[in-house]
Amino acid sequence: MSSEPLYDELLALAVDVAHAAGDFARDGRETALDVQTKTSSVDVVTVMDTATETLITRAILEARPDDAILGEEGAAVVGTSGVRWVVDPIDGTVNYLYRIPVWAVSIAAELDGRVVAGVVYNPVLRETFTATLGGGARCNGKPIACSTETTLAQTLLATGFGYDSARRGHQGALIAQVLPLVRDIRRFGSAALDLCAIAAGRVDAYFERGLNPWDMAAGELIAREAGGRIEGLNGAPASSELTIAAPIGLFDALHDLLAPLNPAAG
Ligand code: LIP
Repeated sequence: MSSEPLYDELLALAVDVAHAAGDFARDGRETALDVQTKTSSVDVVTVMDTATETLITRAILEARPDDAILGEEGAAVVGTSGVRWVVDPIDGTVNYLYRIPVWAVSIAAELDGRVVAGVVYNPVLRETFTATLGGGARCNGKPIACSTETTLAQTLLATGFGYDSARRGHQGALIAQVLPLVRDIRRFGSAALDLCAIAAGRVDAYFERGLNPWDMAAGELIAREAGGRIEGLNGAPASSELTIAAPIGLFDALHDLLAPLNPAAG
């Protein structure tokens, strides 16, 4: 538990809603899968993404009618309470489409612009990652921590690729230069779960260009509370330009490897 009762209260609501939404999306996968495209022909949204976001929005507003909501599939509710929810109903939609069990519901609660509670729920593996600001990170209620790796050559590095073809070309060329210098690369397909993988020490580090607030809001808090350092280039906050996440003792080495490779281009 964190020292702030409000953070715990927001987390409890986030977890309840994430569980209901994730179970709904998992159980509805086989019956309702109308697929449409968004920013490119490979950036998909299913009818379940939108239905799940609607479920989340309704449940949050029922419990806290004065809060604001920002959602991947278009939710944009203005509030007056100082709390804003940042929601990705299905992070890893391509995995969801292909029945790869690596997708999650991600819900973060911001208080006056700062994320104070977050949950990432994988309904297929039944894993619930949670954190509150200052309260530590957990998976299914048990405390988790980032790896203690400090050496790039031993680093298992996760990353992700954008939906735009030109950007992917640049990302592919960059990764070709990084791969010989690390233990290996993983591309799981859900940024929220990548950040939770850092938090649980399942990978040592992660970087990606092009993340949206809903991809990273909850996972960033979870990874930070597990002992990670999450930033962009040269001390900038993590953003859609670039997100680098690594244990504190590994961050600088990874940052300095990536920086000259122009990771925020393309
Ligand atoms: C996706 C991510 C994925 C990333 C994609 C995209 P979606 O989110 O989580 O790992 O590489 O660029 O942002 O579209 O499945 O919610």
